[in-house]
Order: sequence, then structure tokens, then C-alpha cells
Amino acid sequence: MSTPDHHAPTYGPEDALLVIDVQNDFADPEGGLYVDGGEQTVPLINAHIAAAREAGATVVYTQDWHPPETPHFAKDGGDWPVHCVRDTWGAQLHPDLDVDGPIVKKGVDGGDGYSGFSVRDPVSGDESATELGRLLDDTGVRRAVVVGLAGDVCVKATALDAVDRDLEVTVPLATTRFVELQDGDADRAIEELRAAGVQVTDD
Ligand code: VGL
Ligand code: ZN
Repeated sequence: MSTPDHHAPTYGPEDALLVIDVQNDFADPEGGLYVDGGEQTVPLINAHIAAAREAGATVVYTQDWHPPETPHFAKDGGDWPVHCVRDTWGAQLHPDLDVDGPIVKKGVDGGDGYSGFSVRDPVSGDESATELGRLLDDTGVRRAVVVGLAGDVCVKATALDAVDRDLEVTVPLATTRFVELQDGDADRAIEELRAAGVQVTDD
């Protein structure tokens, strides 16, 4: 595999790299909610992880982790095909991903868990925090680089929450892919991110 057009950006000790949901169900063509081209992000994300580690940045992973039945799934009244059911192959992080940092699970109690920072009950709409915010608070992070899958769902939601936490936020487009449940979701997501002050870059 060659990646001549891309190089990981410079990281510093006050940066966090948030690696969102690089799991088989999203990143493997056989996955339950395969995001077209998802597997192509893995080597680029690994380059970010290496650069972040080298610089003493914080690296945190998230994992979508659903019970077998949840109103998140279309079969139970929600939006999505079955994916990332806890303890299944589809929920595992992609085997080529370099895992070197804490993993935050989300959606655990059947909530939507789009953002790495929070879980939302799809029925009541109630939100509760994951441990991601606490992890970042503990390390004095000022900037977040959000990579992974999918760009119009969990990457977007995590990046917007990071802005709300007063972090400077970057989403490098080469490190994500979009589900496009509705046509145009990718473009709308990029617009929404930019409007919120996120730096959406090509690398
Ligand atoms: C995601 C749809 C449903 C994601 C999670 O990780 O982007 N998308 N659950
Ligand atoms: Zn999900």
C-alpha cells in the first residue's frame, strides 16, 4: 500500500487524536454498515497515530458497542442496519489499526452514541457523558483531531461536541469516509463542521 499524497500533520503535547469507530462493521466490505472506502482510511489513520504518539499527544479510540436489540437499529424502529453488536467480529476494531491508547465504548446501554463524548437515549432523548471528556480534561488538551468513521455521523457529532468543549478542532478528510444515509449528507456534514469552526482539511 502506498500513500504518497498524504502525510500526517504535526502534533504537539496539547493535542488529542480521537480515532472514531474504526471497526469491522464500518471499515470492512463485509461489515454490517460498511462505509464505502472505509478500509482505505486505516493506513492514513495509523500515520496520524504514529505522529501523535511521537509528539506526546493524547490518543483515544472509540468503539460503537450496541446491545443486540436497540431502537438505534432499523429492525427495532431506528435508522441503521444491525452493526457493532457488542462482543461480535463487527464490533472489533479493524485488525490493521494500531491500537495504543484508551478505548471509550459508546451506545452501550442501547443509546445512539453518535458522539464519542455522549450517549443519547433514542427514545427519551436524554444525554449522558462517556469517559472521553474526563480523559481529555485530565490531560489539558487544547486541540482535537477527529478521524475515522463515519464522517457524516460519529466523526461529525464528536467534532461538534469537541467545539462545544472549546477545543480547536480539525477533521482531515482523507482519514474519514461518509455513510450518506441520505444523498448529500457528506456535503452537508462538511458545511456544518465548517460553520461550527472546525478546520476541515484535505490531509
Ligand atoms: C455510526 C451510524 C450508526 C458511526 C454509528 O460510527 O458513524 N454510524 N452508528
Ligand atoms: Zn451505531
